[in-house]
This record gives sequence, C-alpha cells and structure tokens, in this order.
Amino acid sequence: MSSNKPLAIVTRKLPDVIETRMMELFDVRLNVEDMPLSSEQLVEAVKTADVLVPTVTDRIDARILSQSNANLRLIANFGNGVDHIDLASARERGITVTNTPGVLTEDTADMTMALILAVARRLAEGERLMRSGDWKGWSPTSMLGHRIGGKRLGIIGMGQIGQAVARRARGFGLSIHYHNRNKVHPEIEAELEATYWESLDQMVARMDVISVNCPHTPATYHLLSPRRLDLVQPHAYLVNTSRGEVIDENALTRLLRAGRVAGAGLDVFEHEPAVNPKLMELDNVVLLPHMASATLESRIEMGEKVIINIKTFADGHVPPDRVLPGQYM
Ligand code: 8YV
Repeated sequence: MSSNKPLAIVTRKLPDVIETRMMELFDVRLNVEDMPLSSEQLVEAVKTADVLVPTVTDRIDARILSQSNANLRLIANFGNGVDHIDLASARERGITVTNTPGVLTEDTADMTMALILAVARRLAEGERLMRSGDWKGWSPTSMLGHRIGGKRLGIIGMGQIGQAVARRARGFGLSIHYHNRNKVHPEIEAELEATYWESLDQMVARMDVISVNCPHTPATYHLLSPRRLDLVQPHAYLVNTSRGEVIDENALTRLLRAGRVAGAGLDVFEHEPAVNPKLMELDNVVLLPHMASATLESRIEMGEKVIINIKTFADGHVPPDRVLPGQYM
C-alpha cells in the first residue's frame, strides 16, 4: 500500500456513520446511489483501488481479479461469507482478504428461529389471509400448524451461527442435533445437549426441522443434493439463512410442490436476486430477501470491522479478521 491513507473503493451504500468515519480515515470512493456495480465498473475499481470493500452482491471472480493492478492489496469484505470472491486468484496475486465475523451471529440466529416458527406455525399464510380480507373468523380446525417443542432440530454447520441457533432452539424445547466437519468442543456439546452426526445422510433422514448454517464453499455446494433431499422426512421443515448454493433449489422446489417436504423458510437463494418462480406459488414456503443479518446494529458493527481491518492492514499489521492468507487456503 502506497501510503497509510489508502484509496478504498466501497461498492455499496453503507450506514452514514460508517461512511463518515471512512472519509476521515481513508481516501474513499463511496457508492451513495447504492447501484450495484457492473462487472466493467468492478474491473475499473480493482484497477484503481488500494482496498476494495465489496459485498455479497459483487462477483469478484478470476476474470475481474486478473485485471487488478499491483496496488490492490486488500479486499475488506463487508460481510461474513466470502464465496463471491475467487480466493485462489486473490491468493495468487498476494491479495489479503478479510471479512466481518461475529457481529451478525445473533441477528442471523434470531431470523433462523423466526423462520422455523413462521413455517411451522404458518405465520406468513395467516398474515396473507388477514390482508386478503377473506378471514371468516376463528374455527377450531383452521390454520393448524405444528408445535415445534419436543421436535428434533438438525443443524448443518455448527459454527458461531449454528451454535447461536441451537441456544435459541433449546429455549423453544427443540432437541439439538448437528453435522459439522468436526465435533464441537465437548463443553459446548454438553451445554447444548447436542448430538453429533458424522453422517449427514443419517441426520437429515431423522430430523423434524433442518437448518442450514454452514458457509458456501466448494465442499458445501449442493450439500443438500437431490439424493440427500430425498432422505428428508415428509413432515420435516427446512430453513436456510446461509447461502442458497448449499441446497439444490430446483430439487427442493420439486419436493415441496409434491408435498414430499412439509415446508421451507428461505432467506437465501441459489441465483440471487432471482428466485425459482415455482417457490412463489407455494403456501408452505416463507421467502425473505436475504435479510437475516439486516439490523442497523449489525450493519454498523460490520462497518466498524471493515474499518478496523483496513486501518490495521494499512498500518502494517495483520488485520484481525483475515481469511486469506490463512483460514481457507
Ligand atoms: C450480509 C451475509 O448481509 O455476511 C454474510 O455473509 O450473508 C449477509 O448477512 C451480506 O453478505 C453482506 O455482504
């Protein structure tokens, strides 16, 4: 980096307080209009910037990075997931990549719980009924959902967010099961009374509710493949607040339409912002626009993390949330 006041290009509008602080600390180009950058504009950005601050809506692929200039030393991602960044290309170019872990954990877990309840208790359907003006009044057998207390929740990915979901779910009386690359620390397992499943196949076949909380990596792409989704019990619900790519969206849609899976709560989609139109027709599906971490508090804390990562890096230190080099490769 040429000076300790690097040129940072921010691809989306961030909270005012974050943009103001960035203006004070860095040479910064903001996107006050909040129009997502085209790939040409991204190329222009990687040619110019010392630091790029992208979000999940920017595809920083190998083609874009191949056109970056030597001055681009840091990609300080605004967000946890870095699956939209070609890490292999970034590594080849010696570019450091950071993210914003921790600060969106609790909000994302809250929304996961909200989706579990919304699907099992038919919240969105009830709301649509009220707005339609067609509600005829109470009846003993109308709008019956299913109780979540006493059911089994299978968490795929027991990192910080998965554990935060487990803590909440226990409060609602669900028993906790999980699949993860590694078993979590025995103390955490004991606290959550969590059952570890080495076999994802076996776990998905036995759960009443399944929550996807793992990152999207080459290893988790379509982890819930058509074959695995076929193992899900017909009365089970599936929620995803992680990444759409972890589930084969078309296969899930087929199973939901056929009544082979009872319902789904989806905050993320395979080809955002596109959503399989057939999902929209289904009453047993709750769809949200990738908003699980969307609180003002988390966005400000994410911005603070971006600032700290850039500042630390510009001052010649290892930024606290470095994913590359290190965490992934
Ligand atoms: C963020 C997310 O809002 O942090 C993540 O990985 O999925 C979201 O909650 C978004 O990615 C910001 O870039």
